[in-house]
Amino acid sequence: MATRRTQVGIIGAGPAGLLLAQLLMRENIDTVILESRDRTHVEGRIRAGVLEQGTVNLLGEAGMGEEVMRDGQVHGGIEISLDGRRSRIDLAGLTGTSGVTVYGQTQVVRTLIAKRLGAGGEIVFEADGVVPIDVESNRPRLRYRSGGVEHELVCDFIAGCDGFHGVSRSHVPGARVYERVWPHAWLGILAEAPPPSPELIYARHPRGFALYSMRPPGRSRLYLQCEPDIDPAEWPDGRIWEELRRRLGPDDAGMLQEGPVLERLVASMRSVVTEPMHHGRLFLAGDAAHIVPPTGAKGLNLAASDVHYLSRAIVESCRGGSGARLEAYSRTALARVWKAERFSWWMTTLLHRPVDHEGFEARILLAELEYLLSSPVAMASLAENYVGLPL
Ligand code: FAS
Ligand code: PHB
Repeated sequence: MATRRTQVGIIGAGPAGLLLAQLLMRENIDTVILESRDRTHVEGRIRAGVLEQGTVNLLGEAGMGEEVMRDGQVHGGIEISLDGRRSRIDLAGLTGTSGVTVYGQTQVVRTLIAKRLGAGGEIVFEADGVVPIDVESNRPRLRYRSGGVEHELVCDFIAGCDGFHGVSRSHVPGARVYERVWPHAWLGILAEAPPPSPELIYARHPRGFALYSMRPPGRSRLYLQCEPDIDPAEWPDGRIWEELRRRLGPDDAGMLQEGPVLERLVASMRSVVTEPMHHGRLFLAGDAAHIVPPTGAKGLNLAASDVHYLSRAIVESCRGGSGARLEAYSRTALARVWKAERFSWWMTTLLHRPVDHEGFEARILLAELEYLLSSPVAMASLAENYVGLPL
């Protein structure tokens, strides 16, 4: 067994693990990332696309501010289409911020990997069978196999950044898991075609929800609400484009330009929160601890806010501080997580076609949406949650 030491062992090279490693490395804290997949797979995932200002600031602290400034698109508003009638939510004007930045998660991951490796940081790709050991001691360890050799990494702290299907959450004994599985899914495509509008359109339509987003420069990221168990083979490109047109409504359907479909995915929707987010010297961050339906564009941003709190807590502790921030990490992170869970639940409930789409609740949701689009106060509440609550 090959044994060595580091200060912080990080499980997972997704946005949470990479961002944490980068922030700690800039504070001269030694880290090792153990990632189960290969680099090509990790860099090939197409996921989130909207960054809160707090996330942009953190990426700046992590040394990739120039890339986000250069390639990101600042959006001062979003549009909500109610049965084909579009209304703009003036995110910037209602919150006094610049709004949000459209910048793909794929670019975040690729850039952070390149910066880490370029600065001599270590990522062990294809690390098999990673398992945290003795997390209740002050020398927690990570065991894993790499290149057919058993390894042991002795750490001061372990960060579980291994996503919803990772190993970390199961090492928080007695954790309470709050969960809601939604009766919807999203069929998403990435298309070589300009988006129908320069800003995102969230469409509520009797046929179902649709989202018209983008990936600079000049590509569309488009989603349709669908049944959780759809067979993608029954959704050829032509059918997807036709449905996207219909959910924009007759006045706006002509705005949609078709193009080659480069990527498709079906994303199930669930809301999950694990409490607490730590045990001993194991700390969970990102999807390892919580999941949101993507409607509110919070998943990646919550990973970033966890890392904001965890990185500062680890730095304080490594500098001989009291450890108070580490003690408070779970409570501090969860306070923000639950507010984002609520917002994601509200946006999803409001905009998706409910199972009982002709009952009392369906009419209430329609009334709420009509109220939202007629009330500057209600729009301001949506805006401050969408751009991101304070860290
Ligand atoms: P991640 O899941 O990104 O990263 C975890 C990493 O850990 C992965 O690289 C994984 O390979 C690795 N890992 C897992 N188990 C391991 C083990 N045992 N040992 C070592 N490594 C292990 N969010 C949005 O805001 N907007 C969106 O549109 C959106 N779309 C999404 C679409 C899909 C299909 C999915 C699954 C998620 C989507 N999300 C979206 C949420 C997503 O962006 C997450 O919030 C974000 O990836 C969270 O980052 P991490 O916490 O780093 O987890
Ligand atoms: C995306 O561009 O992928 C995206 C944007 C906003 C969302 C979800 C996904 O709410």
